[in-house]
Amino acid sequence: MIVLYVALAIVVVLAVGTIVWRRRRRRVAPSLVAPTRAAMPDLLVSETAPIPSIADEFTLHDRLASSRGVFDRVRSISGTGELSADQLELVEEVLLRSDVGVTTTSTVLEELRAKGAPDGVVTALRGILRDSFTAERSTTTRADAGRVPVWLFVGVNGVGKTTTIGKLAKRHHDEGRAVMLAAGDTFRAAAADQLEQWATRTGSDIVRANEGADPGSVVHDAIGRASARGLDLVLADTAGRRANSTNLLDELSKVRRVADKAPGQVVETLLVLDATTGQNALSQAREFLAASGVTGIVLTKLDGTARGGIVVAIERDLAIPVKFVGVGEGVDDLIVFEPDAFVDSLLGA
Ligand SMILES: Nc1nc2c(ncn2[C@@H]2O[C@H](COP(=O)(O)OP(=O)(O)OP(=O)(O)O)[C@@H](O)[C@H]2O)c(=O)[nH]1
Ligand SMILES: [Mg+2]
Repeated sequence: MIVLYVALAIVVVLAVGTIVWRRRRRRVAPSLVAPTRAAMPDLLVSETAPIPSIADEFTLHDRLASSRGVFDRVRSISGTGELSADQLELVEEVLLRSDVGVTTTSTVLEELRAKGAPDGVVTALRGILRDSFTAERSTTTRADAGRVPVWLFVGVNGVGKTTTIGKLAKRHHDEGRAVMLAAGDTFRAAAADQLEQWATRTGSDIVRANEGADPGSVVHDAIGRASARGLDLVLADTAGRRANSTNLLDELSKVRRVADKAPGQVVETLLVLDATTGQNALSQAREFLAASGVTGIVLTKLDGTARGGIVVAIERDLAIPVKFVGVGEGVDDLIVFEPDAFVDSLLGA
């Protein structure tokens, strides 16, 4: 009997032991199996914003279609000789609508009244507008011996500074220059990302820093590296906003001073203005002109506005040459400003 009990106890102990051992094994087992993972995405980094495609061939006529449309009514005036009061009024209305501005419009009307229109109103107006562009508008990529030429871009936020730098980087690259981009807009991280996309796209070098870094240091660093590598030109981006406009202008002056110290030399300071803002662009310009040695204006977004006459107002009122105009978002949508071609696009047949 005792033997039977002992045998039974042994069986029970063995059975319980087996169950416990199996449970433990089950609990440990999962770590031996490779964890299942989510499938890896094909693209680890996606672009934050699409890069505009290279534009198809375009004509200035097409791109300035809205501004050109405003002048349709002038084109419809027939006859030669002295202008009637109605005709002068119509010309005045059209000039104001295209944002030539009050002062410039009255000067143009005075000239029209005085000269008349021996070959028709369109020809007379075309002549007066063409003659109003007298500034020297060449740009330079030359600096003193041993210095690196720097083009500095300034302007309020959203006007098109970074896009213009991208377009110009492509242009310089195509002309055989090795370009360095300086991401001097450290106000927000996305600004440097945007410039980096343009650097990749245009085969340019870039120096960038973290958000909040000192813009002067970034530009200084970019110039140092450009000099060490023997590059031909630095295009320096700047922020379009700060807590207030005084801070912004102070910061730009600082960046300018740094960029103009050897081995750098600022050879162009380009104020970027958005044509769609019309006369507002003029008041912005006055603030910037007072603070920084602007050598030329880039007028962007002329493709999207009927206010093309602002070009005339800018040159007459500010006496600063418009050097480039933006006529679209694509990398090739920037043209060297040529007054005759511009006026002909507005007023030509
Ligand atoms: N239609 C048109 N759009 C333009 C032109 N130039 C720039 N843009 C657009 O304007 C917007 C603002 O351009 P950005 O280059 O980012 O302007 P930004 O001055 O650098 O702006 P911040 O960095 O905020 O100071 C973008 O959507 C550009 O694609 C142009 O000539 N025509
Ligand atoms: Mg920008």
